[in-house]
Amino acid sequence: MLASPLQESILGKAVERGLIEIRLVNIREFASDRHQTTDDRPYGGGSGMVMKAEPLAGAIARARAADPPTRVILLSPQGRPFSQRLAWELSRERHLTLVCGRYEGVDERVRCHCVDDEISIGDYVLTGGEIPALVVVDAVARLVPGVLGCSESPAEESFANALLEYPHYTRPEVFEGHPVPEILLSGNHAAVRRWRRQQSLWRTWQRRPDLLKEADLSDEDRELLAEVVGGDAGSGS
Ligand code: 4GX
Repeated sequence: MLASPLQESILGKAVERGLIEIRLVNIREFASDRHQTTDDRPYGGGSGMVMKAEPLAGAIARARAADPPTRVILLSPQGRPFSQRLAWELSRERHLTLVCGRYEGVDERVRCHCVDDEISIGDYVLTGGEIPALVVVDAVARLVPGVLGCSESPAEESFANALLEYPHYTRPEVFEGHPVPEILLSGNHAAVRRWRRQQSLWRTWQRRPDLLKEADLSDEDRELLAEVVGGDAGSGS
């Protein structure tokens, strides 16, 4: 579930080039019984299984010893919402340890005493923490210097000014009867910049007014938005 996606594409290349290092730990190695049991029935009864404390704690202790200092993060729907801001924060850590739970969750004592942080990738329920961990690895790795080419640098997308992207087009000029906006063919770079900014503002206003409230818009931004939405530009409603 983890090894194969981590070998692909930009992430795989970053690993090959030694820009990031990713190690997988199988918690079964830290189980003490013959069947390598990592889950058990919940105290107090009820359905579902709970991940046992000892194997998880053992695996986390190994990670802390191998890579000091490391920030140990549990992926779970109860965690802090993951965001670009948090991705930037994590990209500045020397080491991260991402703990993937299954079943109904992990023994509460692991959460309280072995983990530094708890992160959720969104308000939906998955079958395990592996895909959330991949999401975090992907979002953080692309912020590590050198992982992206310099032409696709993440520097501008910091978050203070987080608007949605403007629409992108490439050849052909007409696709199934739909032409590319004329302004993009005009060669007028100032006008293209203005149009793109306006599209970003408009899209964000239409689709994510919550983001627009956080963005610090310039006077020119407000004018650009007012041109397409009328008088209430920047009100976020
Ligand atoms: N964003 N899941 C974790 C099991 C679990 C539950 C509680 C630890 C504590 C999820 C998400 C997510 C499903 C991963 C339940 N482990 N994780 N798993 N959304 O839905 O991060």
